Amino acid sequence: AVNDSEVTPFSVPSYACQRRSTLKNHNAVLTDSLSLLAENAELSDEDGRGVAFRRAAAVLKALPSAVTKMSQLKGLPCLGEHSLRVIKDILENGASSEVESTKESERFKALKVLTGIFGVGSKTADRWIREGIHNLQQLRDSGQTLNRAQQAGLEHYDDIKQPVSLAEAEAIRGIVGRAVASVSPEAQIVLTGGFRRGKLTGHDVDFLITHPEEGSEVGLMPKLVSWLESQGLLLYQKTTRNSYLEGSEGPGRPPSNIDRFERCLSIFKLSAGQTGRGVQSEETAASPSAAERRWRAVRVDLVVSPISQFAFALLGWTGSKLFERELRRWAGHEKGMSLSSHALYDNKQGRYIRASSEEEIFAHLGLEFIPPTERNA
Ligand code: DCP
Ligand code: MG
Repeated sequence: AVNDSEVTPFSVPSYACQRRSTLKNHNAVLTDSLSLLAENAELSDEDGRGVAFRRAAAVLKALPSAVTKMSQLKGLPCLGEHSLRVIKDILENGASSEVESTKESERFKALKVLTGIFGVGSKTADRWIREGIHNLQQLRDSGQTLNRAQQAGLEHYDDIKQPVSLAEAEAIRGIVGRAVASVSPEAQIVLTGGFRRGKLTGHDVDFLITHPEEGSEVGLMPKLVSWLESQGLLLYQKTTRNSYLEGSEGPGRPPSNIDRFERCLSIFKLSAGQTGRGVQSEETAASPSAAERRWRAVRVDLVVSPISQFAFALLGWTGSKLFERELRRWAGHEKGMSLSSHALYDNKQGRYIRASSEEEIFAHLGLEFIPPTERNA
């Protein structure tokens, strides 16, 4: 028998942006449990705890094989007392009592259902729960005032909670690509988010659009949205204006991480014929109304970026969310720089650093280049 002192501990660098995280995960039981606790913390507005669990899960995802003994975790970064307790519980008892009780709690279930409505965040869900609303029927019966996004979210709830397939994402890329070509022939479009990282499903489809000539991207979004609307392709859309101006935050102040792109949050009406496979998800087909209507609702995010910011936007919108967070933490803590989806700012030198590719940004940050498929932290 191998005793503990003979078990080789794993070794992992401490920032997720220093690691290659593919979709392969040898510790899914552990990481699913930690992710659930992260989700519960985030839904309870405890972001600090949420990030701690996300970081711990990401370290386990990066390991080359399954963890079987606590001693293998010695010296690994980001594994706090709480995460270690959960891991120990699972290794010893097959499950974590905290995870099981969280999963079964009425509050967690209600938060999941309510925040599953497009346009509903944790604060709104929490308020509704305190008013006794725990599910969609109670919400419909309550007479609560819903904004336009929430109305659309409630109406298309079943479709939106169905994962989007790669085939559907590609069909939408084709549609948006034709729309972009017809309003601005030179403009370029890229699929970002999880699909760019090689995922086969997603909760939405994310696109980044730019124009090779700086300034020619101005006005593109309204034209694109009008075109899509004229074709009856949008069930809902809300466009937010671009108010980003380099250095606009005042002298010596680093730019904030808040995204101020021209961004369109939308719900697409995707026809069965457009995917070539029909509206194929089983749950959708099981619902008669869905089977009869021959289309499904899909969440689509569109972002327009000037070419000068394109590399930063591409890096910032490819994710994963933890990978992005860790890149910004690395930039700030290790390099004295501020990274956003618009720019990289050197705090000590008080100047912006240009880049025209993701590779250049990693190089400026002193990091080895990690391709999109290895950013699944
Ligand atoms: N993003 C971000 N901050 C936000 C929203 C998004 O940094 N407030 C970035 C990181 C995400 C990417 O944009 O990875 C796309 O956002 P999604 O929420 O769509 O995330 P994914 O595409 O990674 O996940 P999914 O496959 O579930 O759509
Ligand atoms: Mg996405």
